[in-house]
Order: sequence, then structure tokens, then C-alpha cells
Amino acid sequence: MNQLEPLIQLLDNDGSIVENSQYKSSLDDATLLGFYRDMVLVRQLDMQATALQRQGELSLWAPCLGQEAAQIGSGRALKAQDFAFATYREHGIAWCRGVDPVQMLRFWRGTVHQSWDANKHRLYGYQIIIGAHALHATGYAMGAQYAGNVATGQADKDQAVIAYFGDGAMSEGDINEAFIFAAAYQAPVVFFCQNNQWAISEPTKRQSRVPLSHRADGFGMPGVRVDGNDVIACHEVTMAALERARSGQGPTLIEAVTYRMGAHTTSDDPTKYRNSADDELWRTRDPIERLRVYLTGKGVLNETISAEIAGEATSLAERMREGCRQFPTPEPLAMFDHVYAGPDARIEAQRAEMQAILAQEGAN
Ligand SMILES: Cc1ncc(C[n+]2csc(CCOP(=O)(O)OP(=O)(O)O)c2C)c(N)n1
Repeated sequence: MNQLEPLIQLLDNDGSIVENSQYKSSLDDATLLGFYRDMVLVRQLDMQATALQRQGELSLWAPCLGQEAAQIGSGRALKAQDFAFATYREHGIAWCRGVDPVQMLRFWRGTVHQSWDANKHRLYGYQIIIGAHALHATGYAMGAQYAGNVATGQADKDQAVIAYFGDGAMSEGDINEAFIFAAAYQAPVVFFCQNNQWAISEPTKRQSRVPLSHRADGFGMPGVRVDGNDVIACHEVTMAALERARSGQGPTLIEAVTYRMGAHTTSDDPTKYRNSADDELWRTRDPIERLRVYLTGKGVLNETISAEIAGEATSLAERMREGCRQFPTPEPLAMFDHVYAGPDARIEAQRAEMQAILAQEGAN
């Protein structure tokens, strides 16, 4: 299967606008410049976090390098009342939901169970369990439906839910069960799959004989295949799917075809399982570069604005380095808090055991 077979594209690799009969860009220059800034800053936060892990300040980091267009394009399509569920790689979505990058680091430094207040940001915390949150998203969407927050026709009331996951997740039972429930109940949920070509060392082409978006048909929902490195197309396709959900027309599966330019996580070495020719090819499809070329050609982006954004990126990196080192080290017994909603005998036994070890160490 050719991973690049037809997909929706509105801005090509060279930074030129592509005509499409179904989707048109609704974005003005100022908004597009905002998306460019978002992508540059998200790349900076991602590279800074990777560097902090290398310096021993974080336990782990899962880079989103190369996936900025898929995340910013779709993330900026969400309305305040929508709710998002995402994985460990969606730092761009956290950015769009107003999470401070310094706060994002807390989870990866191991000082808290989750980095931010899910209700405040309307984004559930980083999900590590592949696919589990597609069920949570579907359940949440069904709740919104039962609460009467769908298809009321009120622009600031109708709600949609979005679930982000990878191509590997598409092979999980949870995802497929979520699709069945969402389609059966016409739940207002958008499933946004970033097909970054790899599930750690497993290539997408080994997991699916058809483009992932084609699977939607069998569940009874539309499937859309979009160029995941084209921020404009990702935005338009997601806007349409979210609006469909909010107006009571049910779920959509979006497959955003992109590439994980970095490692799976900072514990991974992709040179062991993929060849550099692919890396080189996808470098020519860089999502930020094509928007830079387009906006520069239009005179919207110039040296002064580029320098301002670069300055913002430098301050962000500094703030992340300082903020990261200032998180208070948690008290060791705190790891047993919040494991379950209420007390659990096994957890309490482990807490007591740890307490005894700490007391022993103190005595020594
Ligand atoms: C239920 C479950 N099974 C296995 C894992 C181990 N695991 C972590 S990431 C990963 C691959 C996920 O690939 P994909 O869904 O394509 O997302 P990506 O990491 O590429 O963004 C696996 C198998 C897990 N976290 N959860």
C-alpha cells in the first residue's frame, strides 16, 4: 500500500495552495501567521524537553517533532466547550488548550501523576495506555448527548469531543470498540489518528492492508484521509468533522498522514529499525517549512516577525529550563495517592511497606 495515496491537501510541500472541490481554506493571513507561531513554539518546547531529558532533568519525553501541523491544525479547530483526549505525544494539543509548557514537564519529571487540571483545560491528561482514551472520549461524547449539549443550534453550547491516537492504536481492541459505540449512538466524537508511519518499531504498512481511514466505512462513519503535514488541510477537515459532531450527525475518523521525525521516546533509537532515506524524504515535507515558504511569499512573514518569534522561542526555552528544576520533589509516599478513587487494601499494604523502609533508612 502506498502511504501517500490520495489525501486531502490544501498546501503542498512547496508551499503552494492546492485547489480542492470539497474543502477550502477559511483562514485569513493573521490566523495562519498565528498557526506558524504555534508550530515554531511547539517545536521549540519539544526540542527543549528532549534536551532536558538528555540532561537528566526528565525521566522520559515523547517527541512530537514533525507532527506539529496535524496537532496545531486540528487543535485550533476546537471550541472552548469541546473536550479533548490525547496521548503522550500531543504536546501541540496541550498548547492549543492553554497548558503552559512548563506545566507539561511535571508529569515527565515524575513529580505528579498528571500535569494539568483536565476540567480547566478541557483536555484529559497524557494517556499512556494505547487506545483506552478513545473509549473515554466516546463515553464523554455520549454524556454530552444525554445532557442535551448536541444539536441545539446554539454555537457556544453544542459540544464535540476529539480523541487523538496513533496508527498503532488502530490495531487495538479499545479503539475498535469505541468506533462501534460511537457509530451506533451517533456520538459527537471525532477520532483523529496521526498516522506517523510507526508504532515504535512496527510500520503502519505491516498493520494495515488498506489506508486506515478506509476502515471507517465498516463501522458506519465517514473516514477522511488528510495530509497531516498540511496545517491548513488539517484545520479544515477537523473543523468540518467537529461541526458535524456538534450538530448531531455523529462521529468521523480522520487519518492524518504524517511522520514521526524523532524517536518514539527518548528511550528509543529509531536507527535500529528504519532507514535514513525515509527520514530524508520526510524532511522535505516538513510541516513548518511549507507554511514558512507560503507566508513569506505572500509577504505576511518577514525577517522582523521571524526574529520576534525566534525571540519568543528562546524565552520559552529559558522558562522551561528554570521552571523544570523548580518543581518540588514529591514526598515518596505520595506515589500511593490517587491510584484508585477510594482506599484499596493492596495499595495501603504497599504504602505501609514503603513507610517501614523509609523509617528504617531514617534510623540508619
Ligand atoms: C495497551 C498498551 N499496549 C502497549 C503499550 C506499549 N506501547 C507504548 S507506545 C506504543 C506504540 C504506539 O504507537 P502508535 O499508536 O502508532 O502511536 P505513536 O507512539 O506512534 O504516536 C506501544 C505499543 C501501551 N502503552 N499500552
